[in-house]
Amino acid sequence: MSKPTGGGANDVTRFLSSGAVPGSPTSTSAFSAASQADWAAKRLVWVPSEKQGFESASIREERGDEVEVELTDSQRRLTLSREEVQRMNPPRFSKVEDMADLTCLNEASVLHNLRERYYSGLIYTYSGLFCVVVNPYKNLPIYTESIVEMYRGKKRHEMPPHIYAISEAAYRSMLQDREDQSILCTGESGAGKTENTKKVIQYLAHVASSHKGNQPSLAISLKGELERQLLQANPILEAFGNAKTVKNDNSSRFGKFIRINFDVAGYIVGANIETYLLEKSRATRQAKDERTFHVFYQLLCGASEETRGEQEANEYRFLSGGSIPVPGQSDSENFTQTMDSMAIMGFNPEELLSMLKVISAVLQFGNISFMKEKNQDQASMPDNTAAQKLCHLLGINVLEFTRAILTPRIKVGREYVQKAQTKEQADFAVEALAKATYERLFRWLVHRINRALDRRQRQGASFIGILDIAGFEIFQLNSFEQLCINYTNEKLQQLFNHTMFILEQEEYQREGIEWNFIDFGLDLQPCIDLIERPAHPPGVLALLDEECWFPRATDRSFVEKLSAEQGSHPKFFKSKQPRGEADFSIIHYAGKVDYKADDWLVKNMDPLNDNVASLLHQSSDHFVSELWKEVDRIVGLDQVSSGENSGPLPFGAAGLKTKKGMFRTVGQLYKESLTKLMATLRNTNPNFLRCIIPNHEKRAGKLSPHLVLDQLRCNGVLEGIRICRQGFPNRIPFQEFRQRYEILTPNAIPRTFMDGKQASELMISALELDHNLFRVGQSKVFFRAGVLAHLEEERDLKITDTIIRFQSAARGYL
Ligand code: AD9
Ligand code: MG
Repeated sequence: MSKPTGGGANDVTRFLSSGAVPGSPTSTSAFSAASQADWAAKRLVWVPSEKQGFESASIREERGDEVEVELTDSQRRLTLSREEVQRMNPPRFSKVEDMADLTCLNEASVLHNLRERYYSGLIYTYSGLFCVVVNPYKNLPIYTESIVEMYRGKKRHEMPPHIYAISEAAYRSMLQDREDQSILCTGESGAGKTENTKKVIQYLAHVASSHKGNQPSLAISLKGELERQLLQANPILEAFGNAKTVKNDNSSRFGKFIRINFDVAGYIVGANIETYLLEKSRATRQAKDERTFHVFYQLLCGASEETRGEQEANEYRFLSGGSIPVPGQSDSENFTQTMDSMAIMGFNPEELLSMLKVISAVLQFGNISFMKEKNQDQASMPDNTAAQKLCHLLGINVLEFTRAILTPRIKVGREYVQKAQTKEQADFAVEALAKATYERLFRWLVHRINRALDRRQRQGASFIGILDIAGFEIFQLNSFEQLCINYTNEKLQQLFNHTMFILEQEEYQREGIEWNFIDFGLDLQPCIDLIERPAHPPGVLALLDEECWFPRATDRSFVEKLSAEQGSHPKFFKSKQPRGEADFSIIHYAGKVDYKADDWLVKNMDPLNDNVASLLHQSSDHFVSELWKEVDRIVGLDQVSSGENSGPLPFGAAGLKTKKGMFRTVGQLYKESLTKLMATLRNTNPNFLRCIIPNHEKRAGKLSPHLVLDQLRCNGVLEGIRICRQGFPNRIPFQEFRQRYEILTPNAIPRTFMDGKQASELMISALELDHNLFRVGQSKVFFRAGVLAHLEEERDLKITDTIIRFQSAARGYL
């Protein structure tokens, strides 16, 4: 939704770099000799602070496990345990572009570095394999085409951190190594995943377009049709799949993987989009202050009365908030843009009209109301105005529709009987139909976009895939949707850990260093098993499936079965809290998550009135019948018995076995698509982008420290650092090591020429460092975290000492 503003390259470079040559920690910092001396003299550290996350203090006294510190701001003295005190990095590491270079690798330093950079408008920072981006909540002039040109053809370390640098690195290594690439954006809602995804596509469409003018500024206007269509895919998907939530005015309510295919010469030849878990329930219900998908309001505000009908937003029950405006957005202008985007994508006018009719139909479903017949349980429909409108829009017969809703044919044993429905059952059926209609429309839309973008006649040689999917979610109580998203993140984190393991291992091997690196990906396997294991014992998803097919099963019986099967699993906790609170908890890598199992059976089965589904399948409207052509995967009403709990649910056994073979539950389908995604990602070179939301007020220039720390914990950045610390994270080329620290070992190296490795080895032995603290490789010295800070301290003392001696010697001459 945000548009890049213009701006010349000169005035924008301050938003990209902290001012010095990028690449090395020494050069990135704009520190002064005075601050360096101050750091060494005061023995500065970070101590926990409620307001700021951590605040600066200096060590006054160390007594065993306790440390007495003096806070820098207030001069207040505190006694803390040693673990609470985190070492501060020497000032030369200030605003460092890659936090893996920090010598004191701890939470406080990571937060401090991100904060310092953020307040200087530097929103991108590397952390080893990760790139971290903090949402600026304002348009920075860093996404212009001249900036794209600046990043083009440059190596990662040659330019300041940026999503363009990641895109460029992915693009170059795809071309050079012929290896498929992926860019994985995760983060909580509002953190900037979708904005960054769009920037990757913008970058690639620019640098990899086969239709270009000579002047870079003309590139956009001269883009080929395919690139123009690719750029339109997002606005279309956003109209149908995004909505205003309390967290984000343009929140994606689905996950997506966009795969851009390139030919051997590096030109874009096609693209394909895969989507995950559309939050279809939003089509019928929204929380307070939230909206349904944008396209509904666009239709109501932007379309002609003839197209949209004469009803207003507040006359639809499924738009619970009526017409809620989005600040800075015009639904009617956006309607025109969506229609324009679809036209560029090649949608024809009939398709557009058909889609709009289906959207209207979703709204009409909500206006059908049922009454309870007097003295009976049975539902009736006294006024069929809405049903008539609906059936007209969907090309089905209103009498058949009404019958299918109120008295559907249901299989009992071997016979079909007509069974009157209660008001609750009829309401449930209508809502489920509305959601399914919208979901099918969305699926059709994605399919249609893919048809436009997937040019199979020009086979791609390799691809770059961009994943935009919600990060870890830990609410107070979490449901089935959170389980799916957390399960996904568990797998993605495993991929990250494993990638890091492989790369580190390779670096150590290249440098001839002996070190048994631990594959921390294995740490995540128990939790993944707990969720996805099919049997011996079955995991959460398999047990949920099993329970869905079980006679008279309920959400409660599922929880009991799960506790019985997995009660002793180290990552599983049966809740001891009274009912009403969590049912069970899972220890994910990001923390303990409390799950509540209400409605999991329904969510997993997603039952639908198959009588109506058949009517829709046979609709006189070709578009509608096309949407409903797959009806065999539907769990019909015959699988829903009125069990011991009345109402449309829970599930029963009647007739289940017959359909079990072909029906797949929501959990199964999700697991399958995740398995496919992971297989794709495993065959790519992954690039990880962690998006961070700085505050929950959508405000520019405000960073809430605890909110950021929580996200760093959840998104694996801190975990990555913990893993880093197991090895030798700080690496210095021999020459730089000698230049900076020879002052500490004045007589160790002979004046004659000596090669870098030998000189470094001599210096190290003169420094009398414990062997466990370092390794000497083929081109660099590797250090454990913190060792460099110690060398810096020594170096400062030496320099100060030299200066004092020089000054007193000088005085002697006066
Ligand atoms: V959600 O899980 O889909 O709810 P996202 O996708 O992580 O979420 P999104 O990209 O939509 O968040 O960003 C939220 C809002 O933050 C955008 O609408 C912009 O107003 C703002 N934003 C995010 N990133 C940037 C940026 N790099 N520059 C300017 C930004 N504004
Ligand atoms: Mg998004």
